Amino acid sequence: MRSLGAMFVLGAGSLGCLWAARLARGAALPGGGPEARATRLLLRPGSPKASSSAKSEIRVTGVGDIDSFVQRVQAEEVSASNAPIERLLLVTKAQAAEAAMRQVAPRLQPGAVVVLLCNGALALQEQIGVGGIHVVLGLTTHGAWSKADFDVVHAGWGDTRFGKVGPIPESLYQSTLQHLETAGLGATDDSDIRRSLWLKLAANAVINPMTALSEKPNGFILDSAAQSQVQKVCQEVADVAKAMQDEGGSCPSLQDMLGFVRKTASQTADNMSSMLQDIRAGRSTEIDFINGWVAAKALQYGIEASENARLVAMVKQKERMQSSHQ
Ligand code: KPL
Repeated sequence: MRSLGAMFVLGAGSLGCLWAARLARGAALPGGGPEARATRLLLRPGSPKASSSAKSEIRVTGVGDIDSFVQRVQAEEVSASNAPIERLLLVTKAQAAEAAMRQVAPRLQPGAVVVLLCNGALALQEQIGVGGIHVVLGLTTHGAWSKADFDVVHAGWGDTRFGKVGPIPESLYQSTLQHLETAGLGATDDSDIRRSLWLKLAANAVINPMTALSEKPNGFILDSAAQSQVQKVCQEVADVAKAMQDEGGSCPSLQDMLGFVRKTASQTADNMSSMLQDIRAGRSTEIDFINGWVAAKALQYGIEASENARLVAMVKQKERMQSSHQ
């Protein structure tokens, strides 16, 4: 199997730091293969996190049984080097992904593997317009949040799965999964990743805006008063998934989506969704890549998606109010 060198992690938010720290730690373990499995954390140009492109220490604090550790990781600004990139794990916020890809594109080698592990991956896949690369889609349900730069709380243990969405040599795909597996965060090969991403999209379309608007933890969407809205949002996502079925993968039913949304909400009942965290911090949210994408696709296919469109408008209004108070 060909050795592809370092895994570059693009995005130094909570998930990016968690993956970079755990990949670097996995490589440092006996038998981890430090040379073949080096990890580099890429920071956007001008990022206040760019600490003179030196080695950064990432602190991970695990909640409950989850391990806590401090790991040194080589961090550099995207444009600080021309070193070629053959494997990239993209873990930015959805709204930052396109610009991040444009910055990194000159360093991507022909045939490089780009693994998209962002919320809204179905929407992003349509936007990431770099030719000559292989895209792998992923999803994770690990919960993480940042206390400060390079200081992450690993709040909930989850699962991570990846899947091919286009032609990619099998040995290249398998060696990428093997490398990702060394992080110990799961790396299941999902032969129907689009179906799994539709389920995750349904969970994000319900939980993220409803908790951001109510300012309640994820378990809120299990309340009986929330059920009619949960049903409407999911129905619209299921209708869009059905209309887009020809674009590949199988399509989960409304019942599958409702079941997945409720399971996710009960497993993460005490967590604050990423959208609520963004609203509280006065940051822009991923709403355009979740409910906004569902509403846009519905329009394109002539389907009703007024509840998703309404949630987009309400979250945007709240974003504006919050940022004017910061
Ligand atoms: O992915 C999430 C998020 O917050 O973005 C969920 C699944 C809702 C967990 O909080």
